[in-house]
Amino acid sequence: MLKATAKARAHTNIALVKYWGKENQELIIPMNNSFSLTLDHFYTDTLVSFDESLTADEFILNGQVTQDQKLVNFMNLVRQKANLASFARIESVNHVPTSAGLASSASAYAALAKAASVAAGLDLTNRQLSCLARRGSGSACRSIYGGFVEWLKGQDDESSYAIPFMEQVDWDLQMIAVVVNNQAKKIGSRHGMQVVVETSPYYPAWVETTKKDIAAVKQAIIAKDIDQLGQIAEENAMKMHALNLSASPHFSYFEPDSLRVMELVAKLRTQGISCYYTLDAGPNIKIICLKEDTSKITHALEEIVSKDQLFIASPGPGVSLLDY
Ligand code: 2P0
Repeated sequence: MLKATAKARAHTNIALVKYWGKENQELIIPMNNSFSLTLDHFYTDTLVSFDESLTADEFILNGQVTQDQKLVNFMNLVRQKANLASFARIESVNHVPTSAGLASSASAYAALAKAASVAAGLDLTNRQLSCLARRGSGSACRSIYGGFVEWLKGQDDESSYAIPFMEQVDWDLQMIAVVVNNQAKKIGSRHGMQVVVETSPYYPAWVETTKKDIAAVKQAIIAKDIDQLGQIAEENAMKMHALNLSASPHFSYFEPDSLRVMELVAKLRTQGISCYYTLDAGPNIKIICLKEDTSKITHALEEIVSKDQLFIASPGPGVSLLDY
């Protein structure tokens, strides 16, 4: 009886130049390259066991039995690649604090891609693994690698994958996640980005400027220039959110506290502290800064939010196999 098991860990990543729109929705081929930083502290551990005695896949997420069609579709893809018929038991634990308001689909599908492919007997290269993770959730393809990572958009299933830009980050950068609302987002990113692609008159300008932004971010990293890095990341995030405001129907992820935190970050900059914000498909703010400034910034933030709404992370590693 086949019983092949593997366990893997993958960390979340935050995009400094965002992925916001698909060229191919089924294969999850994006419209533009994107660029991210993988974080420590926030990760997903996933154990996959193929078992011929099962009559369907079983998913246990954070100790709860769960039904999820996206996960079933993903496991079907793994079975097809491995020429395997048996179902699997998948036990996944998110070490992304549930109250942190950080996306967990990137770490979830990166960990699942690694654990499921190894358990199925597939011996994938990191590039193939990145392609596989992408099919679960686009941003997951970047979590295969640690540190700074670029997702090359490509044009088909084999050519759209992430590559490491700098896996070992020898720079004391930190990211402060400020949770202003930990409820599920009103407009899921999959739907939101598609509305934008189809209706925003500014979309071609977005695609064009991401190329320039990625080149500038790379230069800033090599020069260890926090102000250039932060400014590009902040402006790129604002361009993404401007697309949402220009879509039909228009929408926004900003909440009053998001704007308050953004204003505070801008004020801290006038006081000589290098800090910059980015927002994803939700109201929570991630602040990029140097470690030496983190405590000054969190202290100032406590005027608006409480300590338990703040989560601090540093650059983190890529996907890895764990003992089980
Ligand atoms: C990113 N986001 O680059 C962007 C910025 C959110 C805002 O990738 O449809 O969950 O599964 O490919 O990866 C979130 O979208 O979307 C995301 P799918 P995903 O991080």
